[in-house]
Amino acid sequence: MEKLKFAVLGCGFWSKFQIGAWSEIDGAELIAVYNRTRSRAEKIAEQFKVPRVYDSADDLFRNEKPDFVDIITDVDTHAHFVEMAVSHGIKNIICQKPMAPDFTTAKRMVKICSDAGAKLYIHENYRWQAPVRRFSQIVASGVIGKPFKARVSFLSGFPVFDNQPFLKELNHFILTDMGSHILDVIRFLFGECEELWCQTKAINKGIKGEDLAVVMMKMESGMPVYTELSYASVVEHDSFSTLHILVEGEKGSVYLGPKFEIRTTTKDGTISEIVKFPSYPWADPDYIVNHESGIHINRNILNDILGRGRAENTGEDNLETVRLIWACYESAVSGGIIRIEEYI
Ligand code: 89Y
Repeated sequence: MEKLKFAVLGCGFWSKFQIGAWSEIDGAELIAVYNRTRSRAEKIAEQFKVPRVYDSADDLFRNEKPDFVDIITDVDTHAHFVEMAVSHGIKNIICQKPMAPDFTTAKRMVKICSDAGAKLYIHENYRWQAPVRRFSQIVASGVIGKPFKARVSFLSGFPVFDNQPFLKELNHFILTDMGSHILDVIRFLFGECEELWCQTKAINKGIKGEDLAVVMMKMESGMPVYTELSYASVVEHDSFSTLHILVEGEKGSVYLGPKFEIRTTTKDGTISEIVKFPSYPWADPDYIVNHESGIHINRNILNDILGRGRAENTGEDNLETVRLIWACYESAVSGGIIRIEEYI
């Protein structure tokens, strides 16, 4: 089978996991990497045997003409590189989450791609985590009946700033960084949100943005969903780097808890299963469930590019997650409830 040729822009901390995930998939060949600081690109190229290295993204596009590009640079530069890819005629563009540093820029990115007839995909991987997929299957099986309430928790004290120091500098931190994942998983599991209320706080010292957010949502189905996100938590069961989710239905409940265990309770009792998934030499053990999920989202996007299926994580779809993030910030500032259809 002929492979699609792709390029990666950005060779920072996250790139080795994303490229590692690509290396598990047939059908895509990494032909070039770009990084502003060339030595970082050279290091990644050596690790993954990538033939060509650039410190100018323009030169890369001009010389390589890839079938698609995977943008893994800092969030502030996403729009710039998406526009550049479009201007070079690239028709398939993948961009790391969060899509943009604000809602207006995200809307502009989606429009630029759609006007140019280019497909934009957002690498938003949490909904592809093995435990989240299994959880969703159990809920959809009907074993607990119709869900009427859910709680989604990410409570962590993981030293996230050690690997990604730039997160300390973000004026908007946990809702953009982890809210992208959690609000997207909530949409994946429970559909669209009708209204929400949010409170944020900064607990850790020496960071610019918030590291705690609690959000109360009313979904379009009428179902209440409560979510809590924290990087300031000292708790017995740290959620890093997945989520703990409890959903209650008319006939029972399902809980995705510590160590990837899913406990399904009905009037007949509780059944437990541990969700298993492979590990890979390129993945970081602290993030293993997260890194493994990159393979599934990449495959889903590749199939869409090849016309063999529909991608879940399109730019347009992800715009709805971005809308929720910024609706949360607005609520946190105003103290009010935000109706999503009015937040445009
Ligand atoms: O986005 C988050 C993730 O998926 O792992 C790294 C991260 O930025 C930490 O919060």
